Amino acid sequence: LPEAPSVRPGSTAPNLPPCPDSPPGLVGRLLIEFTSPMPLERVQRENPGVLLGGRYTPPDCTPAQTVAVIIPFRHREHHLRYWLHYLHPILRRQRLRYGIYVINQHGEDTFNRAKLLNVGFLEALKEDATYDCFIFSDVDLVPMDDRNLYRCGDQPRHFAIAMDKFGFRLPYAGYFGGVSGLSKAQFLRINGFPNEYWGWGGEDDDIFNRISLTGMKISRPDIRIGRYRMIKHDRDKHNEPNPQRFTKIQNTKLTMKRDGIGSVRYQVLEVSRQPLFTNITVDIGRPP
Ligand code: UDH
Repeated sequence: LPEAPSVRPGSTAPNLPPCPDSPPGLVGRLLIEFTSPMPLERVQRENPGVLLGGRYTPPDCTPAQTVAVIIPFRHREHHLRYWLHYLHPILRRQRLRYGIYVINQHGEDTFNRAKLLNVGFLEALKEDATYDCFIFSDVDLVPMDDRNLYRCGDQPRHFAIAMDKFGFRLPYAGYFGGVSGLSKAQFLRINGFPNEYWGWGGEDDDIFNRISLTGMKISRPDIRIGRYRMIKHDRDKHNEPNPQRFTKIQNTKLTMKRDGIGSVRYQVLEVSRQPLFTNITVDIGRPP
């Protein structure tokens, strides 16, 4: 008798064709609003194909990449519900194999977005070593067009290029904030993200510098497609603008060698697989 083919749990059945480069069934421009209430039970009901922990694999084709979506997080449950409501159907239509990781900063010390993203990279790979593309997304940003494909390419990608709050333009040419994507190899090449930006601002410019300094170029979608709505919010507590950010971004060339994915220290307090995402609560310490 021929041996039964072995299939990794959660992976695609063998013999499915590769997923197409341009997925059929995309709808283009989307209506995005944040006014109707969005209970998690509703979002769960709308997404029966999503597996525990927020994992999804297309049923009809074999994707080229496995995408980990990493969200830096603290006290934004209300935003997360809208994000999940809009993003799961979009990512499904894009025929991605993906998992959603919410990296929740424990405690009330100063927020550190980039360090949380480093933790997300390492912890997602611990869950599934096949992740080869990492999309880093703020919890309050929803794409207005599903042709903005959440995939990695031969250069680091900036997705959130036309946000409503900036008048649907880049605020400056080197802007790399909001939503970005790097392959595993690209991420390692820049030694990941900086761990030493506490509070708001600068970390995205440091990442931009790392990419430029290693000779890579940022790829962006068409300005008509890279549109985003941001959920309006007040400034969070314990994420005040970091006054050191202007001098720090002058020094990326020196700091990126010692500060990055190779030097990140943290302690995972809880990993919990929810129906629509995996929550990882982490102690990342506090500013020196
Ligand atoms: N984040 C949290 N919790 C926090 C702080 C930040 O989850 O307490 C995450 C979240 O994913 C957020 C991202 O980090 O989307 C970026 O932080 P941010 O939304 O504060 O940054 P942004 O530049 O806003 O979007 C700055 C403050 C705007 C105040 C506007 C007042 N009208």
